[in-house]
Amino acid sequence: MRENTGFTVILPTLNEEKNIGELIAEILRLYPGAKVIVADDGSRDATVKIARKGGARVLDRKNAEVKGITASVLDALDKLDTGYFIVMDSDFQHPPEKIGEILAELRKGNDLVVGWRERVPNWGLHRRIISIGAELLGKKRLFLFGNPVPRDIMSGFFGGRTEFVRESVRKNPKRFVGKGYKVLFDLVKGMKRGEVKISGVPYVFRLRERGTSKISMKHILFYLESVLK
Ligand SMILES: Nc1nc2c(ncn2[C@@H]2O[C@H](COP(=O)(O)OP(=O)(O)O)[C@@H](O)[C@H]2O)c(=O)[nH]1
Ligand SMILES: [Mg+2]
Repeated sequence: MRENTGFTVILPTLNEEKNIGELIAEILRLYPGAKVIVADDGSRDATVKIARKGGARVLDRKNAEVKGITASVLDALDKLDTGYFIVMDSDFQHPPEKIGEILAELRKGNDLVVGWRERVPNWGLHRRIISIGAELLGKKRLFLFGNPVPRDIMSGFFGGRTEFVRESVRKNPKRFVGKGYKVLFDLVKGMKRGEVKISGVPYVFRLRERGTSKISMKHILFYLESVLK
């Protein structure tokens, strides 16, 4: 049987009514054959309605036991039916034009393709220090445990070969912090260096123009929990 080379874009959402409609339209304009799953954690705005109208399949997770970006992405991964998938934010901080490059890398035979941020916005000193510290800590952990160490372990923009990633999740259920937001990091913790084909695609991390960030200090604690898991 020919491998299914179709792909699904997974979009975790929480109150993204200002972005989601336009983002889905842009994805479908650039990649008419794409499937889109919106994994929504109980938005109180019109996100779900707009997503459905735009042609996405919506996982309405308002009653989910564990809410969070990681839990949402795993839920979508479990339910999609394409050979490949791409995870990205729903606020245009990840450029949809780069989906094609990630996909091309997957189709070359890579199991995981990480979108790495070649430039980040002009964050304040505070956020920069936290970000650099968190990255060093996470990379050290991956290295010591024999995991692959991709260039940008904190990226929320990546793609995978569905079968491979599902299997990796199945074998390592305890590595995940569902409430957390670094799902890529959790995934990589379940992989062995040398046994996974990983490549990367650079992208410019844009500033959020509409809607607000939901990330708070508590997510740093979820990340630290994840480093120890
Ligand atoms: N399903 C789900 N999505 C979330 C949650 N928190 C944030 N998101 C979405 O995840 C993406 C990244 O979140 P954002 O708040 O922009 O984080 P930031 O880019 O680090 O500031 C966006 O698409 C959000 O709508 C959550 O708890 N559940
Ligand atoms: Mg964002």
